[in-house]
Amino acid sequence: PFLGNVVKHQNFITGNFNTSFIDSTPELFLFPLRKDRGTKLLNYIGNVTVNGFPGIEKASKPVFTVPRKPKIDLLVPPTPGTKQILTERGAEGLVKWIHEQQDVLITDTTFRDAHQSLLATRVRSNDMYEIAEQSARGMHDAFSFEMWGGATFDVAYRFLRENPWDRLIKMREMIPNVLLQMLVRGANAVGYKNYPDNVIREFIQSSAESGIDVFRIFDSLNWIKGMEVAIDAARQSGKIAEASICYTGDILDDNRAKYTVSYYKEMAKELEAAGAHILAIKDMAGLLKPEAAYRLVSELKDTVSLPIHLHTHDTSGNGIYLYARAIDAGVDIVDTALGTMAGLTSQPSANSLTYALKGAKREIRTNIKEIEQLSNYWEDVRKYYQVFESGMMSPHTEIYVHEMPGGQYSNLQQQAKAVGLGGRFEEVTAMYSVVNLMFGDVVKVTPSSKVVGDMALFMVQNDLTEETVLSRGLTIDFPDSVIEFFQGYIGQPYGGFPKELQKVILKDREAITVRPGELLEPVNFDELKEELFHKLNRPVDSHEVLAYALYPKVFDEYSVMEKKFGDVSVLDTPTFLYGMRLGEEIEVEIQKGKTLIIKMVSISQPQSDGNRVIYFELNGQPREVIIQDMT
Ligand code: 3PY
Ligand code: ZN
Repeated sequence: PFLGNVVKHQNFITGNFNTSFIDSTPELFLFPLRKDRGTKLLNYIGNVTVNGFPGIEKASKPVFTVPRKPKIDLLVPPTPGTKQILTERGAEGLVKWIHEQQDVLITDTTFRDAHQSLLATRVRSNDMYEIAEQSARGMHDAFSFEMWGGATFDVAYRFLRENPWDRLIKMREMIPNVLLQMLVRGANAVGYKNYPDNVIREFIQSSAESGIDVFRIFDSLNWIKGMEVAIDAARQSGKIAEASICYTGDILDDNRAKYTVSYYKEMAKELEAAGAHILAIKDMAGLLKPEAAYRLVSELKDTVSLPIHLHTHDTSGNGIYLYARAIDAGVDIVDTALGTMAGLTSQPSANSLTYALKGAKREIRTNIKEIEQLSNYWEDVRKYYQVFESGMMSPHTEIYVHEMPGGQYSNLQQQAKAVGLGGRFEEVTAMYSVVNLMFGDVVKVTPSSKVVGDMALFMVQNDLTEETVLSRGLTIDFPDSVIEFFQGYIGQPYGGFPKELQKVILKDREAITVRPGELLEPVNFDELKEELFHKLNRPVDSHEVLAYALYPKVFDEYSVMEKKFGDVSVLDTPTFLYGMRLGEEIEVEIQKGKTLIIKMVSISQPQSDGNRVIYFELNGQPREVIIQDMT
């Protein structure tokens, strides 16, 4: 936004103005408010110290060790990598280059799926910035860093109170040599519902301009129509469209006849025809067994001429073995996480896989010494987030039965607790597979997985069975997400909806069979910008308008917090989650070269109105803030 002098405005300089100038450029008359960033941060710290962090039990601040960092000279520029190949040779050139590689390439998911699956997506940008430049050097030979999309967008605004666009832009600056990759839920973008086509296009274009190179695009029902707009938008932006097959069922099990090798081969051909540069096999729950991986990759290699990029979750404990078999079959790229952020519901470990394939015909392209050091950093940082760990302690082979995606398990556990079913979680997971079959054996990944989870919870909570749903369903109000699913609002499942159940759930509501994006009115971004400008009473940028279009309520709440506390992403994570100890001193770099030194001196007892006074020193000067004690 233009925040300068009127006489410097482009319209003024070119003489292109009239009396409507004042109306059309309100931002010129809104002078930046004097911001006292220090006071706002003290308010935040005071508030968390007294009242705790929302959603986690209040606790005194643990003492953490300073995370170990690799000894890498940051003055030496990072070795050029895949980013330079894309820039110099374009998308087709990059694809050709992938085909020419003998080694196996990796995508490191530590910055996205690993913490989405292990730590409820809570890893903050600050902890990423601390290791980004070292990662660019230590993993210069990676195919990509998956570092955006999926749940990170929503969670950044909703729980971390930070701007996900800033994360992308800064990580791009710090990682200039390796491709940055994101996960896009097709027509659901980074949300849980279908958006109008122009929102999808604008979002992808904007993400590309802000630093994303590889768009992994999937549809939660494997419905190609739900992916076409996103694939086209990624291609239009000059970046890589990586289209995904979501793997479900078991191709080795003759009793699961719906999702066969031929089904996946057909889908791969359609994705190639739709313009994919790379084909991803997205095994979001970790259901792909090693021999199935060998067979699937071999047959897909014979079917399409695209490089194949395999994604799995290590929940069953079979991840390394399945990658080894996929590598035998010629897979080009696999998704791994750094060792200390790997395993269980996360991706298999890059470190383990590197060792496992030493001396094999195709080795993993990594520098083991450097990834071990990068892993050490994450081992220390992971401790900050201990409260968000799922509690899963060992591999779970039940995944092959309930088929729940890596990121859903702990989430559904929380949802179950919230409705008083914490003690009946096993019934919920068993019901999850019953619901899957009732729905016709559907692909389960965000958001279709959420619909199955919502129905499973609802049935356990109301003591319903498949039979009673059908016999008494016309008198039952089902959850909104389930109704919308059966209306076709997140797309069409392969094989269609089970008709009898659909009738019971929808009653007299209509269902659609076309793409929801064809029916949704395009969003008018100018109007939305105007609305947001009036709401926030300050200039807004296009990233904020997009965030508002995707998540209006979440963005509203974020804006209120941002106004009150300023940019809290600059705080270190222990302080962000726990506040400060009496007598503790911290340093906060609020912008490059501008550091605040904050010391917490004392906290008063609550006064008659429930307020406490907290005395700080800010750069040596005494400061006090008043915090309402809500505990
Ligand atoms: C997401 O959509 O966030 C996923 O990670 C799906 O697997
Ligand atoms: Zn995943």
